[in-house]
Amino acid sequence: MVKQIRIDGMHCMHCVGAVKSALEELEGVTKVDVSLDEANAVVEAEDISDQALREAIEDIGFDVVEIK
Ligand SMILES: [Cu+2]
Repeated sequence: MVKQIRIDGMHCMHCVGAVKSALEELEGVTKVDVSLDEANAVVEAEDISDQALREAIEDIGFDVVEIK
């Protein structure tokens, strides 16, 4: 599955890197692309809940606007 996550609060490449690592650490995730310009992350995963994605991002201090 592919999830698109809109994220609030990313300001620079450090933020992007932090979000990317946090998402990559989740079980089942196979690919993560994070865009600063688009304020989103695209996650490919075998099977993952929106809740797990949301928590991983919020735990490191960013806000999830939408997951679809
Ligand atoms: Cu930053």
